[in-house]
Amino acid sequence: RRMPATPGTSSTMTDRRLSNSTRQALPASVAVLGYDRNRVVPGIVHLGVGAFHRAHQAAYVDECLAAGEMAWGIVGVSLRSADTRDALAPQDGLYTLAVRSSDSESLRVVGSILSMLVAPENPDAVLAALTDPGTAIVTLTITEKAYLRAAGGGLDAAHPDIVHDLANPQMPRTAHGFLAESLARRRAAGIQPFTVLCCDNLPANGATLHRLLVEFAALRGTDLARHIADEVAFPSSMVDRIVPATTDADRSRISGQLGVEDAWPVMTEPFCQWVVEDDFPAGRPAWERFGVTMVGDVGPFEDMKLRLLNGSHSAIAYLGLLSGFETVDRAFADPAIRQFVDGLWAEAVTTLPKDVGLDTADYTAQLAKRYSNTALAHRTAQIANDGSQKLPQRIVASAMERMSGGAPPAYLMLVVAAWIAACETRGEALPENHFTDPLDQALAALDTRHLSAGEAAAAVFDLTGFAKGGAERLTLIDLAAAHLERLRQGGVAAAFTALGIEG
Ligand code: CS2
Repeated sequence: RRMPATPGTSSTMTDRRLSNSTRQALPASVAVLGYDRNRVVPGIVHLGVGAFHRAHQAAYVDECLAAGEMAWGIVGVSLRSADTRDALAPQDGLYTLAVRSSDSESLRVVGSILSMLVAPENPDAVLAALTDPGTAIVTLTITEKAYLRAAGGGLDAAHPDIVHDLANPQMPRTAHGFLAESLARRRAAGIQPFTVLCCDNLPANGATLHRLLVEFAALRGTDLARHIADEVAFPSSMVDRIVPATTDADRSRISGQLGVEDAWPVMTEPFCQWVVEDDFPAGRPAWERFGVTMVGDVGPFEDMKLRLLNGSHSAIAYLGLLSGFETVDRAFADPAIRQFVDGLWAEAVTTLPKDVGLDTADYTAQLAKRYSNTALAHRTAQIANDGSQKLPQRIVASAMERMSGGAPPAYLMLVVAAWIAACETRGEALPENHFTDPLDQALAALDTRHLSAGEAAAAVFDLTGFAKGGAERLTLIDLAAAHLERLRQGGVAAAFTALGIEG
């Protein structure tokens, strides 16, 4: 029976938590896929059990389990904080996935996460799960910055966590350390390697992680590096679903609808896509039966998604923040920003491969609808995080390709300038930590030097490694500097006017 979501019921509600036992008695409007969770066996270890994983891979696996493929339960690992485990452990790993469109919301309780580990509390348990012969796949959503790439793309071997993990292989902190050590243990014990399935928004994400891990392993010894290079599969994948951070209002609304408390439901949109390279020597679920597209080469899909979706997302985030818009749908409803995004897409589309069947017109039309979803309230500040890690593959790569084809990337470079300007605005028009970046210390130090737009753009390109070694670098810096100067002088309106966009 549904309980009314009135404040008076909240204390009774918190006595009762979403769990295996209360799962049976949820209102009929809440979907629960029918399978016996006691019969599910773990087969996947997932690193980075954030909201994105719970709205995406875990939902696909939930369908596999419901279809009777019971060997693919998920052991969730948090590499940093205990908060997800603390919320989900009292709920037997269950949580609600709320699929929201502008005029409706549907709820489903997902059961594919069987247990959760917090790496800093118990690295041994994580290594044991990874080394378990039943673990056939390790999936990752650890965000761009956790790959610890140096400016220029190689492994940041001087990063303190990498230094730590090389000195303490039995007590790793990084994904690199956990993967390398568990692959070494499996090899020593004669257990087949697991397949590593990267699900982060990096270009050629599988190959990129493979390269970084081989670099890391080489610092431990050539033997392990060779084993990982030759015998471990790293299929690439393109993942797509917009997942805004859960708010307290979401928590209480969902708990009200369930009639029991869910401490951490996940909000998402109806759209969901997963394109995966089919290279799983240790086996995989029959994902193609549940909407996953299995392909030989995911590259074109990845580039389309990174450059059209994520690129425009970052544009909307920084231009939106500079214009005072708190959410994507509000920023995108602004006619000038909308016109800018169309121009950005037009530039980026020319950098995508022509002959592989990508329907970019349909894709951008769909994006426009997704961005207009008013129920998501996807915060511009959320997307603005970690720009130094995101812009290389979202914006700078297409700008370089466009320039080498002889066309100026004017719209693309405004995104870089808007990022720099938004960083400069923190502590003034925007709160100090309105969004964060691993390079914040160095960025703040630049800020105190009161550099000209040209100097600031050049310093930021140096710091981030944007276009490092590229013939286009100096021209890109000039373009970004000119935009930055206009943003500093006359705000977004001035920068738009120079592109011929009128508000
Ligand atoms: C967003 C992505 O936060 C961000 O940087 O651009 O998380 C985006 O919502 C997803 O990649 C969509 O699939």
